[in-house]
Amino acid sequence: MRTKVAIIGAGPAGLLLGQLLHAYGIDNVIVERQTPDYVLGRIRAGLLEEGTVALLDAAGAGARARHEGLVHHGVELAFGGARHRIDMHAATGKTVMIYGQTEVTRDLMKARADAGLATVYQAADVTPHDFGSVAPRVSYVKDDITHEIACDFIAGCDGFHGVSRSRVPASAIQTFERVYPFGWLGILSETPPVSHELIYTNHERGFALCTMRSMHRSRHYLQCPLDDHVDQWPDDKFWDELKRRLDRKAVDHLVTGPSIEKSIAPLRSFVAEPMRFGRMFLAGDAAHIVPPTGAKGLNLAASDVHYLSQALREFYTEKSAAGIDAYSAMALARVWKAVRFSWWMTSMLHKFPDTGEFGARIQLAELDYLVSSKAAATSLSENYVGLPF
Ligand code: RFL
Ligand code: PHB
Repeated sequence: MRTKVAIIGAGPAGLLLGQLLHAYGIDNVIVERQTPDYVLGRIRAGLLEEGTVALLDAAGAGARARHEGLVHHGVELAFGGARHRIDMHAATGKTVMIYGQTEVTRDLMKARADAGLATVYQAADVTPHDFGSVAPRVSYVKDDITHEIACDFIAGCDGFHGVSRSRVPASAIQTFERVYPFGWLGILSETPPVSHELIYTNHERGFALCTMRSMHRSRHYLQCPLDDHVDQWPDDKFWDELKRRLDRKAVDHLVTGPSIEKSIAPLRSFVAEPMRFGRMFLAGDAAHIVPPTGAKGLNLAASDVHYLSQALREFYTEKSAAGIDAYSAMALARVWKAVRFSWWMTSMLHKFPDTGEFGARIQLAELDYLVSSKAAATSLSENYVGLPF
């Protein structure tokens, strides 16, 4: 098989890239290790920046998000038992949208199927080859037969544990990492949200977040020890602990119910530099990870894909390599700002085992400053709604 761009991974990054390239007339093939249902079964991001929704439109997959997504103008911060609203729209003129990653992926998969584009699911041993040359290839095994895709470029959109980054020689890549000493326990339930906007809570027992997927489906998170297992968290225990961390008004409005999904995610900041290795590019979680506190992971995957799709369009339609040469630096400049924001939100809102009472007081001072200073609230808002790209 031969194509212009071989894309490894059918998560949001790979699927969005495939659609944008298709819109520019650049043919592409996606190879994915899992089944479509497995990809759709992962409950992850819930919050989209305006720029991400605009990219879904450009990919021909934005209609349902525009119709069903919940547009939020503000966000709430709770600390010291009280809740404070940050009006992001007043500060920036922008909003964010609640629309789950599962639905983003479903819409992109459908647009791809409707366009009749090739996607190989359940591909084993996917391997990028010869990306240092002008004739790279991707091999994979399907139904015990080895296949090969000859291409001009490889896009490694295969997530943090993917194969693309791991095939880069150690001497060609530099990584930066911070692992946080706690995780997020998340549950999804068929219950109405506590409030019409998100509530991020700093509490002496640990962080809590009330978010949602729709007006009848809630997503809640609790900071938990890294070595906890979901079996240690029956639903009743989860709701009891959440009630202990939320403010009075939130507890009064909390509707509990059986969980329909429960998982624990570790928190990590990670960046790989550069994001281009000859004719292979990394995009999304394959190149960087942020803790979910700033809701930036999926949105960063989208902005990487925007830069990469523009670069490839330039390469094919204008016969210019300027875009692909600039891709890594452009993407990384935005990545590092989101890494900083996510690290800062995480540092301000979680209970850290090693910083003691001093650290807790500093957090409260920072939160108090945020909700009483227009400049500070504007800075948070600008980052939360997403820096321009
Ligand atoms: P993905 O989604 O991991 O997709 C990668 C795909 O590649 C496939 N793959 C392979 N395919 C072939 N061969 C191999 N060797 C392969 N190895 C892997 C995988 O099966 C998969 O299908 O990466 P992508 O596309 O870069 O997308 C990134 C996002 O998924 C991620 O950044 C977000 O989910 C992060 N995130 C959030 N981001 C936001 O923008 N807003 C949020 O509100 C938000 N909340 C979250 C989050 C992540 C969370 N967790 C669980 C880490 C909340 C949580 C709890
Ligand atoms: C979510 O809805 O899952 C979500 C929202 C905001 C975050 C993290 C996760 O910061």
